[in-house]
Amino acid sequence: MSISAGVVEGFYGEPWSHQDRVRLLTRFPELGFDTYYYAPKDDPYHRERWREPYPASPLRRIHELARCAQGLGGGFVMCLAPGLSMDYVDPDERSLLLAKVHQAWQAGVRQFAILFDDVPAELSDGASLVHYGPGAGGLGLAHGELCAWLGEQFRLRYGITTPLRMCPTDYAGLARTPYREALSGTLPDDAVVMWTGADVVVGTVTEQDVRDASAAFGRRLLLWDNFPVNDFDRTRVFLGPLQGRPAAIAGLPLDGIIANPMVEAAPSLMPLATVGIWARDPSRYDPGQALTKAMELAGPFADQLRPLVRACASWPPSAIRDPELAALVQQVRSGGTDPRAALERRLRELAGLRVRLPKSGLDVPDAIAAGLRPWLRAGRLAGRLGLAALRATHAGPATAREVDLLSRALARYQSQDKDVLSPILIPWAESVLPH
Ligand code: GDL
Repeated sequence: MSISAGVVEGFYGEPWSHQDRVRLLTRFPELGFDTYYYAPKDDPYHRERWREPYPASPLRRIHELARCAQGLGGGFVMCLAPGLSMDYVDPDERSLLLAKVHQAWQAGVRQFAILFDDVPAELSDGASLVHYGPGAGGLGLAHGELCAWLGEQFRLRYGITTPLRMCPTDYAGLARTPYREALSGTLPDDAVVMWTGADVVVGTVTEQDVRDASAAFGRRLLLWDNFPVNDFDRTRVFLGPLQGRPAAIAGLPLDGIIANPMVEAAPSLMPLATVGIWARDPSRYDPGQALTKAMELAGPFADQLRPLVRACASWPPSAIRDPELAALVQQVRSGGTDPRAALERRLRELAGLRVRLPKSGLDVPDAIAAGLRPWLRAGRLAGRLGLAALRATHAGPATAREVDLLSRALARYQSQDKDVLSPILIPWAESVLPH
């Protein structure tokens, strides 16, 4: 049994370029996605300046994206995000929101969603506060009612009858809350609620999580999966496969998954591909196999990138990095000699990371490798750092020359700002260096 899969460009930071988006959309069928959600937090017209119409050139690009998605049999969903500043009951504010919808409709957009994530947790002064009341309950009522009104407008003006998709302010967690209780009082019964799991970024989503959260909202859910997003830590890339998602989706109140990618567009394609593979048949999903398949996107660079992918594959962000390498380091640090050869091999692979790119290549493999350039360098320096630490780790204190080489390798690694295995290699190096 399969489930609908999409991508939500919903991160903070530099939005993807038009070319990045087209590159993704044109591969939707091959990647197993059906819907793209336009929601870049740092597109000013999406959130901050939601009242203002799009200027001509971004509007033209939105038109092209909608046409491209529709041409491939997929959907382009324009997400509205007025929650930072809207006075929900003010008729002028509602007219402005409708004008924004109409502009997108005229540009060919046929699907909409409304997002209230990361906005103030209660209503501030204004008519809405008087109308709905204070606290999270007032906010929930306001959001549900706006959705009900908007859904009605979509039906009357454009004949859109599909259930409205919305992201609540209280989008993570499993429990009933005052916001959710209030929201479910006013939100249309058939609305679909976006939800990120037991937390904002999660290692696992269980079947019970889905049932509990759906009960808390009283609605069906769309899993907004904050994988492989890296906006909260721009020193890292997450290149591994999706893991820890439910295997048995039959009968779950879940309408689909939408993955929020990394700021680095092309490198995101590999982990995103694993989301598509999961969605095609969650019961047969194997993360290792999915990653092997996903790496085919890197074409001729796949072999060269593999050591970096391995070093940056763990998920969630708090998980131990590269558990196999971490264990080898641990054994060597506690005096083991057996694992030295295996560890040296792994570190040499990293130290040897090098990808030669054609001068002007914009196809997917080139774009993936180019997007990873800073991490390739970090990986190379991490490998050299590890090798220097390995040489200096033996019975008795390190020699002056070993100390010198290790401190230089550490300084070089730390002179760049990306993180490839830092929590494993830096403490190791520091423990070997004299204090
Ligand atoms: C969030 C934001 C999202 C951001 C992500 C990771 C949702 C619904 N909203 O809370 O925009 O990219 O965390 O930082 O997840």
